[in-house]
Amino acid sequence: MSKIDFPPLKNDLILRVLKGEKTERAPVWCMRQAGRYLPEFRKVRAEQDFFKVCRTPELAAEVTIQPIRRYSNLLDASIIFSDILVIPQAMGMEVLMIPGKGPHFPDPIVSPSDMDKLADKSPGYSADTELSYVYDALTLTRRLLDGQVPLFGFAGSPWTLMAYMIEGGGSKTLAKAKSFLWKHPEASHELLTRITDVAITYLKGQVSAGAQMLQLFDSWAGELSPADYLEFSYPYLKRIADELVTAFPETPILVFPKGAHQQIIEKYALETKYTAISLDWTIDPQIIINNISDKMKAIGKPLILQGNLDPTMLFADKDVIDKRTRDMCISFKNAGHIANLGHGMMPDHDPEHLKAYLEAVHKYSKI
Ligand code: 1CP
Repeated sequence: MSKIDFPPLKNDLILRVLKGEKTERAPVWCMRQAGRYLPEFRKVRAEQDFFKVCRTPELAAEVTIQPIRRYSNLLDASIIFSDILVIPQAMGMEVLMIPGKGPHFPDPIVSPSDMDKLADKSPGYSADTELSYVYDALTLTRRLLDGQVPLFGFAGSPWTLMAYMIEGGGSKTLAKAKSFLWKHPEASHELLTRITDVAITYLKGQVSAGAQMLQLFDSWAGELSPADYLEFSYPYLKRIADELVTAFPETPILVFPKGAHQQIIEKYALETKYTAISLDWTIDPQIIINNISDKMKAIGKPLILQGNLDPTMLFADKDVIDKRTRDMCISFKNAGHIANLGHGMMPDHDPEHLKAYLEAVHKYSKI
């Protein structure tokens, strides 16, 4: 936990679920809840570059709090406004956010020798110094939130970040990143280890700065076969949880392995220190719950799952959203449940439809 003095917390619902407690209803928040679907966010972005917002604590705090303001009493958590790509930046890579296109690396990693250009092995390198602007944003946001809801810090998984560093941006197939794994397995493990080292320092720094929970985004988990996932992603994410829980045993840590096979999700629950697993919409929670509840009881760890409404469901009419949210709440029966979407909000979502989803969670998740 952070040693800084912060205002007392008024809504600890999500933290109680993460401790394995039964609660009056499921807490709810949404990945990418700060973003372009909100007119107030577009207004800030019209005047400021994406990474300028990330690097200016007042602006990052403002956009983090925007959804909390709009959906007051409906959201149970906030997530600091930043991006997973701040780690590659902190390792010395240039990353631009191209409007309408997304992230772009002008000088991606093409061959193992390009790893020599990364900054993390240079004398005097400090990930904490490179990323101190995120720590400042967290501390300011936590103060300005005034205890309304707890605040998430986050990072990308080593595998997902490596994929961006090699692809140079978004990709449909990850052909370059995966070819690198097959051609250069040793260099791949070295790169994954180096990203993991920076991520661990960064996540610890976020907790010290005021983050009350952490989430690891493994957005490209589903691009690897189960066997390759167990070689190139899982061990690094497992080590991150081991080290964070050792340093901060009170701080819950969640993992979102998007598209991961059922056996991987179960392994995270049974064999790692992750407090909760976030599911995308392709997973039926009841299958996981039926399969591992007893095993979880035997090891004395509560089964806590997050998710998982298909984000495109928010394009449906409000009565359909209501019904599908009810079905979703029921599908998490017999596990600890944090309601969320199965992936992030999209720029063309209607804020009123998100409201319908949040209200439906409040209505249907009462135990
Ligand atoms: O101009 C803009 O405003 C760009 C849109 C945007 C936003 C709002 C990007 C570009 N990043 C973000 C913020 C962001 N990104 C948050 C902030 C807080 C919140 O959730 O409210 C978080 C947690 C992320 C994490 C992130 N960035 C992920 C992991 C989650 C996921 O969606 O899978 C990934 C993969 C990224 C990379 C990224 N950043 C932005 C875009 C468009 C992308 C995806 C590009 C692609 O691969 O297609």
